[in-house]
Amino acid sequence: MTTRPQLSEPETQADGPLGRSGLRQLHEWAAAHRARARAAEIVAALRGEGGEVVRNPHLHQEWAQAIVRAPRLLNAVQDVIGPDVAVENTFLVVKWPGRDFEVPWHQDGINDRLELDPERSVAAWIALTDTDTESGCLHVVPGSQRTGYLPYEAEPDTGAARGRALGVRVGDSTHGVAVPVRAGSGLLMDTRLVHCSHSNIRAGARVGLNIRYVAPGAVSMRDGSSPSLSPLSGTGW
Ligand SMILES: O=C(O)CCC(=O)C(=O)O
Repeated sequence: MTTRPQLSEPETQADGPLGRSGLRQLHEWAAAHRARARAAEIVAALRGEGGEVVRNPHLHQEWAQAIVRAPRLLNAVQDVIGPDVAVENTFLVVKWPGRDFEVPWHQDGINDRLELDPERSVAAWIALTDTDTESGCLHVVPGSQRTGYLPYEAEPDTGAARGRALGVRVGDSTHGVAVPVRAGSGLLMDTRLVHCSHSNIRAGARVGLNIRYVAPGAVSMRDGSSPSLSPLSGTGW
């Protein structure tokens, strides 16, 4: 069971670049049949090992490089954070049918390594398969970005590489809103928006790609180092 968030913290921060909800639908960054075909290839490649997570596929896989640059996606991102855009991180999640894989409540813009300026960054969640409540679509808490970044739990070094335990400690009474997304579409989220996903109980694999896009100066590394970024547009790098 995933803990339900109770955002008792006062809303002290501005709406942010995506407005009051902290969320924007992104329609058809690719045709649905193309996204499903790509998902089928990814699933075929990962099926043998049963892999659930691929970290930073944009660094070494052509399909991910193409997705992060997809014109409709990039235009939507530029509309939010301006013309100079780089990728800070990508994270592919495959939810195999019937396998327990809950991604706990978390915010994308903060972790042990870094903190993202929510005015200069945006998270995209990209559906490569159709996702609904049964297949493990995202659940979000609209407006939760206004509480700012919350205390979070460090990701344990289990070796399982599932990217779990990104969880904020948010209590247990408020239910998030399920956001079904068709293959080839997606969501843009404020990097402070609280979200999670449940296990997939449908017959087919659910495939989604999380992308953190940043504008110049958005990333503060905890150790003071320079962030490792993949610039896509603009000259501010
Ligand atoms: O794909 C999922 O189910 C959740 C991914 C996610 O929330 C993330 O990578 O931040």
